[in-house]
Amino acid sequence: MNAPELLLVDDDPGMIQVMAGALKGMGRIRFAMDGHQALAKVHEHVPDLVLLDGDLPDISGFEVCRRMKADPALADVPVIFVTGYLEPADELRGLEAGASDFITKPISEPLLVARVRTQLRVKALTDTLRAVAATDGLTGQANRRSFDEALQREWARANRTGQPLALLMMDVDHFKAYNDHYGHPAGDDCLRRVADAASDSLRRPTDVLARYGGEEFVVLLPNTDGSGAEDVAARIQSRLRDAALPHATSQTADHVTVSVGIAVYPPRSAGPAAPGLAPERLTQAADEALYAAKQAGRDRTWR
Ligand code: GH3
Ligand code: MG
Ligand code: MG
Ligand code: MG
Repeated sequence: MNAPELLLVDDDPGMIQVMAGALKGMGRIRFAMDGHQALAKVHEHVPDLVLLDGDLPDISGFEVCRRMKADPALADVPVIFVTGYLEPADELRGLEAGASDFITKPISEPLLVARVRTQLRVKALTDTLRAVAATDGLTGQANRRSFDEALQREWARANRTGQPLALLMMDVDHFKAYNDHYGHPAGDDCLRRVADAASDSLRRPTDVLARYGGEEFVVLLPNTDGSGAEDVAARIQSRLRDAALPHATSQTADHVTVSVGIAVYPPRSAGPAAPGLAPERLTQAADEALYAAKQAGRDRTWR
């Protein structure tokens, strides 16, 4: 695991120095001296913990905390208030703004270290939980749940930007026969190899490969039209041909092959904006194309 990153926010340079000294060795330390600088830094690079002064020269720490918690990309980052506010009402205000903990100045260094350690442990667990919830255990690729999220997100983006969004749906040919012949563990291994072949065929960091179910995978390709998606499908099929994973009981070839269906949003018939269409329609269209690829003889792409 990478060293955690701590952002210290205080308009008093002496205070930053004291905290940085106390927390040395617990992670990489950055600092900000007002509220806007703090918000700029958390957006530029998401930290693992923020130590936040309540009283800042521009916007208050409470406001910084509220804005962070309202942003899904930052909501998991624990915030500890380190402030001169002493009243229970102030502590309540901090907690209501979304803070995880509240320390009053002057600080006790061992107490600061202990509380930081606790929040970093919580953050590491949250990160693990998020990653596990988004990942398919067998192949290590994204799972159905993160694909559904990516589809909603990219669909909205395509509507905003007018850029096409392509979806490729892929299914292993005669995979039941593969399991029957080689056994289920070998089948699992085969699925990992197919996932690797697909993953190695993607060229943009924004492309999303996910295991959709059993022996079915999807690839979501933002800013990609039908011919771009066909290129990706051709690369996957060519890698599988090169890998030549033996499949003695396939009725299509002597190695493992896949069939691929492609759908693009907006569809050719609909013009640039196609309001009224739902993202599920894209999945359905790709599934129909996949079915056509199977009907046409498998080991091929249909669009
Ligand atoms: P087609 O060419 O029409 O796709 O035929 P097929 O045999 O691949 O299709 P079918 O849907 O009948 O079979 C899919 C098989 O995939 C059946 C199921 O046992 C297997 N399968 C699904 N998930 C897993 C898995 O996680 N591991 C293994 N080893 N097999 C799986
Ligand atoms: Mg201050
Ligand atoms: Mg299937
Ligand atoms: Mg199949």
